[in-house]
Amino acid sequence: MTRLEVLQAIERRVLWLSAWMVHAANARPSTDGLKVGGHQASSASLVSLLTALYFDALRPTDIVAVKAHASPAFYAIQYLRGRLGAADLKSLRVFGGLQAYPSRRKNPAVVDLSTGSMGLGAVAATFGGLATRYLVDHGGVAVPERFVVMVGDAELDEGNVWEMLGEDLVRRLGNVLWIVDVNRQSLDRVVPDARPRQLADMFRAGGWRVDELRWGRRLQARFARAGGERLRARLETMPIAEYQRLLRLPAGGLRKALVGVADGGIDAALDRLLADVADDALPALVGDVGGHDLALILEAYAAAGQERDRPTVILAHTIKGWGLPFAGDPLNHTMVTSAAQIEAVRASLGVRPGEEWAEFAADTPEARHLRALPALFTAPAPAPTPGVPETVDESYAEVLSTQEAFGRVLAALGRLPVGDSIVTVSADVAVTTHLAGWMNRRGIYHPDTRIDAFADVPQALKWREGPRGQHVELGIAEHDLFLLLAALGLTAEVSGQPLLPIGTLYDPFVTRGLDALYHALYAGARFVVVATPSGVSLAPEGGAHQSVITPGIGVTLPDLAYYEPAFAQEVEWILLAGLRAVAERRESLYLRLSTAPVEQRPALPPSVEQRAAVLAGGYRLRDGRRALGWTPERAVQLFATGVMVTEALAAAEQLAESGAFPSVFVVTSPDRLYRGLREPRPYLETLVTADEEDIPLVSVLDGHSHALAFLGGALGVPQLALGVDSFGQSGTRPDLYRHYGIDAAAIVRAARTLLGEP
Ligand SMILES: Cc1ncc(C[n+]2csc(CCOP(=O)(O)OP(=O)(O)O)c2C)c(N)n1
Ligand SMILES: [Mg+2]
Repeated sequence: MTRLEVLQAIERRVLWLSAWMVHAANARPSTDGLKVGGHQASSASLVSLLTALYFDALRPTDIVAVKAHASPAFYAIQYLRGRLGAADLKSLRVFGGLQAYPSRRKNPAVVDLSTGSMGLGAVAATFGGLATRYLVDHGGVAVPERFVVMVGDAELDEGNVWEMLGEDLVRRLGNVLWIVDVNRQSLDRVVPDARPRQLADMFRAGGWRVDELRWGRRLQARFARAGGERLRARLETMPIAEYQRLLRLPAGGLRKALVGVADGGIDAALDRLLADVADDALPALVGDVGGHDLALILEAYAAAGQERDRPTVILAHTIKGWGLPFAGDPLNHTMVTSAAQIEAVRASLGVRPGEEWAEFAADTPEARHLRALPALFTAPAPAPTPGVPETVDESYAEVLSTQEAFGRVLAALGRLPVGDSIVTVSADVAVTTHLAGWMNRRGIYHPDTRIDAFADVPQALKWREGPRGQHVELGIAEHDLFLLLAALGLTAEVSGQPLLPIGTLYDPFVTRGLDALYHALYAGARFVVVATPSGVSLAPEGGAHQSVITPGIGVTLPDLAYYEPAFAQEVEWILLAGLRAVAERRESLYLRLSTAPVEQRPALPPSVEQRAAVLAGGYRLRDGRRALGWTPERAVQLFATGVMVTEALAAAEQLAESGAFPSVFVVTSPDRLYRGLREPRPYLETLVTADEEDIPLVSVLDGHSHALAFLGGALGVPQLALGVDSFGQSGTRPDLYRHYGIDAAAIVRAARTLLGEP
């Protein structure tokens, strides 16, 4: 057997196993009445490209993000390569088994990078290429050396892919290879006629090397014959839907449809060109697309392997459902073979009953080929975690916003050794999120040292770009921001070289990148997001820039600790703890900050206990019980987050003057308090004492009231939850606090209502 024949035999086996695996999963007795599903057609269209990759082209230093809906074919390959057993294949979509879509956290033994939500995994993987470049430029090693990204053609409809293609740093990534499965079908439809052309144009515009595998060698040979260009023109000018229809026609009908012309006659020249092709050979000829021609695929992979200076994309035309009874059927995305259909597949692939799960016997050419292959990528053991200091020895002004405090802490970190591990990222808001001090010290990352055009002009910020820089400045694209954090936040696991990534953006635009943030966390990346400014407190900026719903997002996103500190010292403690959690791979941090100046004097003096309380989620700042004549009947608890602490303190003064006994609690993390409710002794309960059990509470934050609305229920007391429950607008801070009912007066009113006063 030639090498190509061996690969073809393996390809058939991969096709069979992927179809059979899904078939078997759907044949399992159902206990819940749900269909299992499994994407046989999407797997089949990628079988040839995957086979050529995993059984020939892939190097041990390559890492792969697989097209999510081809996971069965990918699992079949991992099985043939000895990394999964038959029992694993049988566990497809079973609880605890192989996931529907490749998940590096759930199936770490085989999956390099998670995919599933269209476009996100692919771009995160691409930024992995940038992360490697960054590591190398900072004294690390090029592991992995190359990122191979496989995607569906309709997947490229997702705008976040285009955002990535527009990113200047990407066009230089010679360590990135994309393989697009151009089967011209999405879930519902045949893709628009202009799409394949647009795809090529879009990558070219992004500076990529574009390689197209449109037709296979058999068709190309036909095209090369005298008059053969007519066949090419016919195939390439017909609407995509018409071509897809040809794939579905029975042998006899196909010739007629191909050579027929509008007036009912035939194209005689074309007919002559195909005269020596038998009816039953015609479907295979017409369906001879480049993405199933292993020899062409191998050539394309080899050429891509030579490219050093720019990314490559291979646009490979394929057939969705290739080799299966529903090949090319426009509705085949969700189809699963019937019993009769799988028998037809079995017959066509020559699989004997009882040998459905069989591997290649040891003495076969296929088995010998497998044994001779280089190993697949395995991530190196992670280097020691960067040490995060206990303190940065920074002092803070008497009036300071939490955003300014962040800038100071980060600049201070830039003077310490831990700063070497920190990399910051911003989507064009580095200066307005207070990164300037850090950037001046550590510089801006660019693979080349670049001339600072403003070097001789006095500037508050030095735009010093070079390979040692530690701030990555992206264009305005929040998906790119989070997906780059996803890549930088996974270098410990993927490259064995941990980083401490910090991304900054305006809080309202967290929702713009939310899917990407979700993906980054889902994929297991660890990073810090500093979202500032937030809330209506950036008053004159108006509603388009004021965030309302983000606190709820902070509470609900898994693996992400959400904090919103009130005082400067708290920012330092929380950021250091967050970086430590990243270093120890525990969780990511979402720090929601404000530009509102805050009087620091009311802050409690720093102490070990105070620091622990801030990190645990909150503390009592003002104790109503200290007042003479305290009685629970006239007591009220004010729970405030971030900038609202100032309002709560003012409200407490007014309430105290009128004979009430308010305590003020600072909630540094609604998230921590909420999560803590499942503990045997919730931290929230430790904040109040036994004699305060029935005291009602008012909560207030600069964001939707819902994020603190659980407090009353958790403590079993009446609550009025104040917050910003509609969209923001321009004004002064007092205007807006008054309008949205979160100022001291509103807190006083709410407290009086709870105390039963008019
Ligand atoms: C963000 C997102 N939106 C929608 C879907 C549902 N979906 C799954 S596959 C698919 C079509 C994918 O088409 P394509 O990328 O061409 O893949 P293939 O044809 O290879 O199956 C859609 C819309 C999804 N997985 N992710
Ligand atoms: Mg497709």
